[in-house]
Amino acid sequence: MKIGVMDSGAGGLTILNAIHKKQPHLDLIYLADDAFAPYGNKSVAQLQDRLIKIGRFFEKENVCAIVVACNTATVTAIDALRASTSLPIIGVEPAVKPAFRLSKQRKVAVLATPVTAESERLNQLINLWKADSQVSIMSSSTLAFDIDAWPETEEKIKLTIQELSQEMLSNNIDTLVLACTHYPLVKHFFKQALGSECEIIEPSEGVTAQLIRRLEESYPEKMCALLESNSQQEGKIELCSSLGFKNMQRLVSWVAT
Ligand code: DGN
Repeated sequence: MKIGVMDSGAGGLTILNAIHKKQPHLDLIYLADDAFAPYGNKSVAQLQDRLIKIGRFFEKENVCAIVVACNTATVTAIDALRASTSLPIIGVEPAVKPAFRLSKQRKVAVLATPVTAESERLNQLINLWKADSQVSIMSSSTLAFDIDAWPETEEKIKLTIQELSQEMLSNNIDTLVLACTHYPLVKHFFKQALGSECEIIEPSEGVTAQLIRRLEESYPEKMCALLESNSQQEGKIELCSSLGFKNMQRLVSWVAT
């Protein structure tokens, strides 16, 4: 069984790694749409059009399901993708519900790309779960792009994280939601800047669990066969980039780390 996983760049590899860890027999094909990155400052119409094209690419690759491993694409364009294909589509949404449950001080920050930060969906989720908590919605227009350009941009990444963290600390937050799949790749810098007391929440395990549930619903026989097979053979991981593999070395280094 082959699953398509996409993001604008390297961020969705955090989700791909979690899927592979949990269900190593699945074949995975990853598309880094770096020719169109960053997604965080594109219009909704552009993102919808792009995601539909990516859906067609995955259909040609005969995938069983598509994981939109990108918060920005999920909050803006997942409905358009769902309307264009009959494949199961799993998205990634800002994990605000567990954050509000975990926060002892009831002070939470959500860090995302500008598009996600301003989205109606994020605001709906916050209003649904925040109760009496205070929430700081913060965004960076450069961080995801700089993470794609790592390691050359490491100092810039650290500086951006320090600045964002200072603002979070001055708001006394004790829980941070990483609402862009790129950010867990630099979670250690957030930990350093915010201190070990601060909880940092990212969505890879939740998305993986949701994918497996959807596969069991949509392909019960295939999933049974997959789980029952004692085969030691691991699924294939194929990496594609819309920039024609220009950045593949860097992307490859993120896989299974
Ligand atoms: N990884 C994408 C997300 O989760 O929103 C980043 C989008 C971008 O290209 N900035």
